[in-house]
Amino acid sequence: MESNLRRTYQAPTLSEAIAAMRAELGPDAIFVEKHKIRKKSMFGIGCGELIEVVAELPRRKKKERKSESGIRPDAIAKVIRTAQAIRNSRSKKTWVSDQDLTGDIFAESEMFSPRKKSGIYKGYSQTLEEREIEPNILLNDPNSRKKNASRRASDIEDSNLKYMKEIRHELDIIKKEICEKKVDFQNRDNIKPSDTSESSISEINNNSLKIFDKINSHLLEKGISKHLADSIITSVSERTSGEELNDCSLVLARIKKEITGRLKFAPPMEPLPDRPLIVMAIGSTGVGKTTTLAKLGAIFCMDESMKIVFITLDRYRIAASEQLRTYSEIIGAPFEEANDEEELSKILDRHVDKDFVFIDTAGRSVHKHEGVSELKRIAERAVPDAEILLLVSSNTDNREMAEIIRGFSIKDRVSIVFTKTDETFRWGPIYNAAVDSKLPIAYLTTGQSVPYDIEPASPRSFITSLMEGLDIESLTRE
Ligand SMILES: Nc1nc2c(ncn2[C@@H]2O[C@H](COP(=O)(O)OP(=O)(O)O)[C@@H](O)[C@H]2O)c(=O)[nH]1
Ligand SMILES: [Mg+2]
Repeated sequence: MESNLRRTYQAPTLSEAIAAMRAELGPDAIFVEKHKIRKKSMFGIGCGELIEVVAELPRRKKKERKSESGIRPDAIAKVIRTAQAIRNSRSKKTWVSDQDLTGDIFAESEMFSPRKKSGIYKGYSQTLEEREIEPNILLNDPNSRKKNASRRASDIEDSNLKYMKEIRHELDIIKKEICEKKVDFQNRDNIKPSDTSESSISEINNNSLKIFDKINSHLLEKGISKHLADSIITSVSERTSGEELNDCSLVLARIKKEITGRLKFAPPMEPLPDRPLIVMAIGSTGVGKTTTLAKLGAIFCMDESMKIVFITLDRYRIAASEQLRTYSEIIGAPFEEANDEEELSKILDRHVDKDFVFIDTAGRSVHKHEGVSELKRIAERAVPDAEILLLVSSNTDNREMAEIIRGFSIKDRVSIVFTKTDETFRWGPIYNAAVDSKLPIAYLTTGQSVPYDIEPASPRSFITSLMEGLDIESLTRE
């Protein structure tokens, strides 16, 4: 180990000797010991007493020296300072200021104040004591600096080296964690729930495609228009996903709900409290107007307290008038005939005590404007409060049915009666007409038998007919 520089200074007094020492060695010189010495004068005449001081100066100056690692201590300090600033920015704020990067590490005792130890930053969290550095080395105290002058430079260097090792260790931990996080992240991207793996998703998609394809074919076969079938299937498939697509009963239930949800149903016919409920049947020739009114009249007459009257406006054919008269006689209800709206008004005045008034009309062609206009005039003037039943035969084709409904919609309060439903297997045209017209459906007639072959329209009737032949078995069959 390299020895310190030693010097002796002699002077008549101690203070003069020390002054000489300081003048040569500067303030860092350390006073080691003093002696009294006798010194002969020139030519041996007389002698005087002198004070001799021995002083030491540490040879190793820290300023320009390099550490064992070859890095200058101030460079090390800068690295430490930067690391500290980055650490502080992580734990306290999101940015690093210039001051963080340039401040004097040794002047800032705050930097060595105890910090919380946590997680991977534990290595950076040592207190002053833990780092085994004497505080007075760091606190610029001139007295302690003198005392420890011989130790300070090497202590600082050791401390810095130790701290560099900590930083390296810390960086290793961070690097390792980043690698692990990266792997986790990649793995997370690849992880899919077991039941939605790619193969099971495509299997579900294939199955659901087959199911919806079968349903579509069925609806088209029943005569439902392509645009309605598409719309029904799109709506259900959009609301059904994942495992639900494998549940045929659920899919069928949703299809049924979607089909009936587009239909409107008229409320049941009930007597009014203060006046008769007037019901007028209109529609094409031979659709079942007379028969349907006879069925309704007969049903309401089963309740003996109910009073009804039949009125016919069909004076074009004698047989037509006689048909209703016969029914009224069988039922035991009064029967009236009117040639025009004036006669009709007078007849109505005579029957204000009735619960129901059923008005039969002559069949008209929707393509003949005159006949429909006459009907409209009667409806508006003579019976403005009447419930209009538009009778449409179920075995009419799509286009004709749409034209009939459009042509006979003479008032706001029009409900549809689909007649002769027993004569058709394909309910599609009925469904299309009902949905497209947006009119409420009142009754369905199911045969010629009076009064039995009639029923209030209901979702069940439509589903029974439209879904016939479409069940879970047919959907799962290959
Ligand atoms: N199959 C079947 N025939 C019916 C139905 N309703 C009426 N009819 C028949 O259709 C024919 C014409 O009926 P009708 O009441 O005279 O029709 P209108 O000209 O509109 O009055 C008659 O033979 C009825 O028996 C029904 O729901 N089903
Ligand atoms: Mg008739």
